Amino acid sequence: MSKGIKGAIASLALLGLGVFLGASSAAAQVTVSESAADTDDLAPSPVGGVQAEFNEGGRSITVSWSLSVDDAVRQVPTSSDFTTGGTFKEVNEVEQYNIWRRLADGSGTLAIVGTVGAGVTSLVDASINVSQGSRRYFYMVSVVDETGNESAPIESAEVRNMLLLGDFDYNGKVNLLDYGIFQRNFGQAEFDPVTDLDGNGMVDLDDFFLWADNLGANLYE
Ligand SMILES: [Ca+2]
Ligand SMILES: [Ca+2]
Ligand SMILES: [Ca+2]
Repeated sequence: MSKGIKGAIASLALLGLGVFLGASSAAAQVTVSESAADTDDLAPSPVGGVQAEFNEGGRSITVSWSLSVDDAVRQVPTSSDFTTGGTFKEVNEVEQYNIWRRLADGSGTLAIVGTVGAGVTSLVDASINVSQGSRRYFYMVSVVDETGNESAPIESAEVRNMLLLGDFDYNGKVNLLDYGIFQRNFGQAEFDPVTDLDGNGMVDLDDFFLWADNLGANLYE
């Protein structure tokens, strides 16, 4: 499925390029026809910002965003005959929001985890695979119109969840790989905040003892 999506994105990108090249080279000799002018090939404006955070227990992630500025119902005339007062229909440039997810470590594929309609500003992703190990994700939200034109995706900050104290690489196990990360941060003025296990603003022996207490813990056993 994700392969198909990637293919679709690639095709859309190529289509966009084709339209661009066509416009620059053929603009002089080609007159835009009525039907072409009526075709909606403009993507909606992207969302304003995307947030993502783990929910209690680490089994789902809530993704939220601010609406595209194009997400609004407008009245448009159904005909060009205004003499009778005309009839109108309600349209919204935004048809849906696509919510994408990828693993922060670069493994796996970019995939749509959900789709919601216009006016909706959040989605709970309960499809994360907790046995997968990695606990770090990025989410992206794109905006799609009725014709299928898709906006640029807007990405969240990395979302992390440390289900095990001391599991600094988020792989669900506390082992020597985590110690390596701890060691690089030990006593440093600038350190990865996750390694300051007691949250006192420095990475020192107290943090080491907390870490050592959890050595060998495994989320999946
Ligand atoms: Ca459009
Ligand atoms: Ca680990
Ligand atoms: Ca500390």
